[in-house]
Amino acid sequence: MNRPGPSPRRLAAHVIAAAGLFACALALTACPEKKPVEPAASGSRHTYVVRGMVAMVPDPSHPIREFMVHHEAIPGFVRKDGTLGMNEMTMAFPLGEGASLAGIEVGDKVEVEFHVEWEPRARFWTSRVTELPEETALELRGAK
Ligand SMILES: [Cu+2]
Repeated sequence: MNRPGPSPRRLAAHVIAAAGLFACALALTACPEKKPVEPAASGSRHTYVVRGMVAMVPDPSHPIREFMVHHEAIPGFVRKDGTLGMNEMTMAFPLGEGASLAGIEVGDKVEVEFHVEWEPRARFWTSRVTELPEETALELRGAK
């Protein structure tokens, strides 16, 4: 799927907004419906695999190492306070060392492997992006 991309300035604003969104998502520590679990041990890393649809990829000439995905809910996502769950949302995923977006375009269905560490400081990065077959049925509101 080929669409004209946003201008670099708009793209940068988009990514900054997305980063803010993610910060908000991580900051949402209290949610009464979610069942609390034991807080993660200090320094522990959690790995997740989530499916979604690519909403933005950076222009190859632009130094942004982030892309955006409208991802399915992640019921097992461990928040900083140990409660569980991340809702379906569109958010930015920073690309980790060695992770590639080669061949990935806006509108593609993908599986994303990412990692979160809360201690000693919050870190979040993507290690793998794999394209899924176009006919993959995703549980996304408003998705085709
Ligand atoms: Cu999210």
